[in-house]
Formats: sequence, structure tokens, C-alpha cells
Amino acid sequence: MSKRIFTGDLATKEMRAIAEDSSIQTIWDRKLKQEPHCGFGTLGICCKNCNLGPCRIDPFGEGAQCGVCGADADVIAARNLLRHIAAGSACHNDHGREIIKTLLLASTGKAPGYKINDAVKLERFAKEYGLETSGKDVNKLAEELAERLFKEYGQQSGELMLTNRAPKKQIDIWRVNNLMPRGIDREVTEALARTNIGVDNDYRSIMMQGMRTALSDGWGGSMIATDLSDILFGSPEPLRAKANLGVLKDDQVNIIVHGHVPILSDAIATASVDPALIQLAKDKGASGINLAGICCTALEVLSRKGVSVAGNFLQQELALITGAVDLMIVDLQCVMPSLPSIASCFHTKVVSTNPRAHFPGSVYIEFHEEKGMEIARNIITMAIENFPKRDKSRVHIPKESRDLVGGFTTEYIFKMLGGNYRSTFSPLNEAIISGRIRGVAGVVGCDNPKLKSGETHITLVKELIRKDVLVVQTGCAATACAKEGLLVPEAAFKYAGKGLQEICAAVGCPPVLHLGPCVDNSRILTACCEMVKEGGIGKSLDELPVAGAAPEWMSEKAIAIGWYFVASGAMVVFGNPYPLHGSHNLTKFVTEEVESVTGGKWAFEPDPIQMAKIIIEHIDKKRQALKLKPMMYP
Ligand code: BF8
Repeated sequence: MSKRIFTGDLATKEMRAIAEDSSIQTIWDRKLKQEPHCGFGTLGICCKNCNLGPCRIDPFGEGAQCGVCGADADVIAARNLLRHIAAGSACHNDHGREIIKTLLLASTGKAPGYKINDAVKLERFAKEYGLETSGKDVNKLAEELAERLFKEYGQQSGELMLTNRAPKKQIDIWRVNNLMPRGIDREVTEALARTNIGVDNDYRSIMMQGMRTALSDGWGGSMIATDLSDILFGSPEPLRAKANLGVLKDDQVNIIVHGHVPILSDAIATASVDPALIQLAKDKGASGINLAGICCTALEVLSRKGVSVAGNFLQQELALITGAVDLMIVDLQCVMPSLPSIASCFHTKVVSTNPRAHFPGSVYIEFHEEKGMEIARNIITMAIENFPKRDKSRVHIPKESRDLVGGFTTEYIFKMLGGNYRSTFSPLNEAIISGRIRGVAGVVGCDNPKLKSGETHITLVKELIRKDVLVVQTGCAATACAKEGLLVPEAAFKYAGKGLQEICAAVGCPPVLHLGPCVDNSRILTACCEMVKEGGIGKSLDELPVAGAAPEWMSEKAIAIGWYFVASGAMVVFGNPYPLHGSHNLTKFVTEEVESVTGGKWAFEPDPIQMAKIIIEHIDKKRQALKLKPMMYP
């Protein structure tokens, strides 16, 4: 074994060493080969938007200070950033579109594997869109809702309906500053059009479109995806499961769902408990079928079905290197192109399923909702038939897995705080007002080999809860903390400050609440709206003692998410900056000036303890402005 020191949790370290011993290249090796990363790209000052270039700006002020067309560092960096926001928003918005399609097919009887699981939420949601609900058949209502939602994607003017969930002051901020998203597809298209050569040449104006585009994601595509997934697949409620590679079983057929859209993973989860398939697995010598997940689709089936999480983004290759995965099903987003080649070192099959996302070397089985259950059963059968080909001598499953509680939602927080008979956010607001809880921080996003693979999240979250900040999480950040055992009620007594401990003990909740996959960051927006509505801690989201962080972000989706929070009034800290520091003016705009527009702003800080300090200072500043009591246990 080499002398390299591996970072990450124990299972990650163990599997990285095995990968190296087996000469299997992983993301960390590829990252090393890319170092040093391109300086112009890192600073955001290279442009390849037209064939006058590619152009780049000399960051030292000696060489070219503008591209061939005349665009300077400010315009180039802002245009690049807007393209990132557009791509990230497009991913979430397209995800929402897929769920609407499934709702339409299910409600019209064309996708018999799917049905309305939460009719109460359907009715509430349909009312928000102004649909007549009384006396209407559930499927008819769902069909009307789906058609209404599709129209919002193509809408050319007006305002997205779900922005009405925001406090009045927030809506006024968006209207006055021309930030209100008009149509879901419209904003992404306009973002791309504006960044073509010679269109929008003012970095401030470009960034205003960036915020409007991001808002079309947070209060549009993502929020629709979250609510419709609850309606179709059931609203989550807290449940226990496990996280880390140790959830794989050496005597069972191991199937991993990986990607994002829950339509396929939900069908696989349902089919995986089919007694006939379990019997088939036994006939092939396995003791059962073990389903686990990677990335956000894992968190969809975790929060609704209690399926355990095999790992986060950085562990997808390592899962295959255990030699114990009989089949990995992927749809789209955050799926590494390297998977089929790693799988080819073992008996593992990689099945790709989405017409938008092809993976050479994988088996392609196109997924259609109309035959969802049939396709799911076929894929599981393929996994079972692959089980006897597993080479036991090459199986290496790390022991590590930790308990977690997942499945929190805005609606459940109501119930949790107020009990079944008095649903209310009041105890949370009261705890903040009285100084038991300092505020709330969302710690979300990816894991990234540029940082210490998960440790940044863990250190940050431990520091925040120690200082009585309630933490809410989504995505791979949540998985990182779950693997450390932070997402169980017991963690409060080990790590949380006294005030937060008292609240966790009274309510019986963990100090870190798992709100699901990345699209469910929209739950953080709606929870903030409920905090404002409850009263006493501000009239708009920017007045709340809250903040957000994505310590190890890497995806363009994280940039879009960060921007919809900043555009909604929050301060957001990223571990590493996104590429903008080559433009002094743009950096000043995002870290300072934007605050006078939306009340939110950006900060960049890779050190998790410093990051916690920035968040706590921000929360304390908001507490002071609200004239809240001093912290009870400083
Ligand atoms: O949407 S947290 S690495 S899995 S991008 Fe990807 Fe990042 Fe994980 Fe999910 Ni979100």
C-alpha cells in the first residue's frame, strides 16, 4: 500500500487505499492530475463565448485587460457566472418538469405504477394555483394542476405563483428591483441570450438576471419538484436509516440507485420488496435484496421509504470498488462518467436510464413512467441474475455505517413543535426570541476532493450546534454529517450547546434536521416563510437570524441554490469561491453591494471554524437588529 494519507471518513479512507492498491483511478487521482488548476478559469476571467477568442484577462494588470470584443474582466466573469446559474437552475427546473409529467400520466391512468399519495397536500397546492378543488375527483384535480404547472414553465410574463408564499416585504423587494421571475423556462433562456457576445455588457445587470433566474429555480422548479414529489410519493415523516458504505451486504443482492429524480428510484424501492423478486434472489443463493442509494435520489427514497444511504457524491466510485454491488442504476446529475469503466473491473452492471444522460459502457434501459414498475422489476431481475457472478474473493465492504433520522419537512416541523392538535412554528420562534436557540443555519451542498472530503461539513456543523445554532441540511452535506452520527437526537447531548440541547430534549429531535435532497432546499425557503409568518423575528427573510453554507460545493446547481437564497435575503458562505475573483467589481457586488438590493450577500471562506464564525456573527447581527434577548447560555 502507498504512503499516501487519505482524507475522509474511515470507510472512504479504507476504500481509497483499496482503489490505489488495485490501480483503479478515482476522482482524487484525476484531481491530482489536473493540478494546478487553470488560474484564469479559477478567477473567472477566460471567455470562450465566441470565436473571436478564446480570450483571457491578465490578472496582474500588465497584459490584455479586455477580450477581442472589448469585454473586460467584470463582464466576462459575470457572464460566466450567469451561465453557471442558468445551467444549475435548468437542472432543477427540468427535474420539476419530469415530476409534473409523471403527475399528469398518473392522474390520467397512463402510468399505473404511480398514484396520488398525499391528497391533502394536492388540494392545498392546487388552491395556491387558484384551482377549484371542492367536490373534485383527486385525479381530475391532479390533471388540472399538472396542466397549470406546465403553463408556468412556458409563461412569458407575470409572476411565478409560489412566490406568493414569501412574506409581503420580500415580494416587494423582488418587484421593486425587477427580480420577480416571470416564467420558469423564460429566465434560463434569457440568461443564455444575455450572455451571448455583445448582448448584456453591464455586470450588475447580468447579475440581476442571475438572481431572477435563480429565483425561478428556488421558488419555481425546485419548489414544484418538492411539493409534487410529496403529493406523488408521499410526504416524508421522520424515520431511521443508516448511512455509509457499510450498509452494503455481503450475502444479499446489492442494488444502488444513483442520481436525482425520484420517479425511477421510487419504483425500484417498491419493486425491491416484491416477495416474488426476493424469492428469486434466494433461488440464486442470496439471502435477500438490499437497496441503497448514492447522491440525492438516495435521499428521496431515504426520506420516504427509509432506504439507507450508501454514500455521497465522492463515494460513488468507492461503492463499486467494494466489488459487492451487483447493479447500479443511474438517472442524471452528479453521476461520474467513470462509473462504467470502474464497474468493468468487477461483475457490476451499470444501468443508465434517462434519455438526457447517456454513459458509454453502461447498459441503457430507457425509463418510461407508463411502464415504470415493469422496468423496475426487469432491472432488479438483472441485478439478481448478476449476483452469482460476484467474485467473493474481491468483495471488500467497510464496516462503517451510522444511524440517522431523515424525513423532516416544513409541515412536519409544525407538527413536531406543536403536537398533533396545535401545529405551530411558535416554539421555534420563541426559542430564538428567548435566546435558547441563536438562529438557524442551512448547511447544504456537495462534497469536493479539493477539501477534506466531508470533514469541512462536520467541523462546521459541530461548531454551529455547539453555539446553539439549529442546523438544517440537504444533499451530500447531510450524508457527510449523517456518517458522523450528527443526525440523531442523541447527538444533541454530545455536541450541542445547552440551549439547543433543551429544545432537542423537549421536542425529541436531532440538533441537525435532514430535509432531503438538494431540490428540497425549497423546504428551507418555506420554513423561513413560516418563521416570518409566526412573527417576532422579522418581516422578511433578510431580517431572520438565519444563514446558509455550502462548504464543499462543486456543482453549478449549488451556485443556483446559493443565489436563490441570496436573492431571498440570506447570507450564504461557500468554502471555495466560485470563479469571480478576477473581477474586483463583481466580487464587491456579490459580497457587499447586493446586500443593499436583497438583504442577502455572499462570503467565501474555506476554513470551517472561520466559516462558523462568519455565520454566527451574521446571526448575532440580525438578533441585535431585532432587539432579541441575549443568548441564555452564552
Ligand atoms: O443535487 S449535493 S454532489 S448529489 S449537487 Fe450532487 Fe452536490 Fe451531492 Fe445532489 Ni446537490
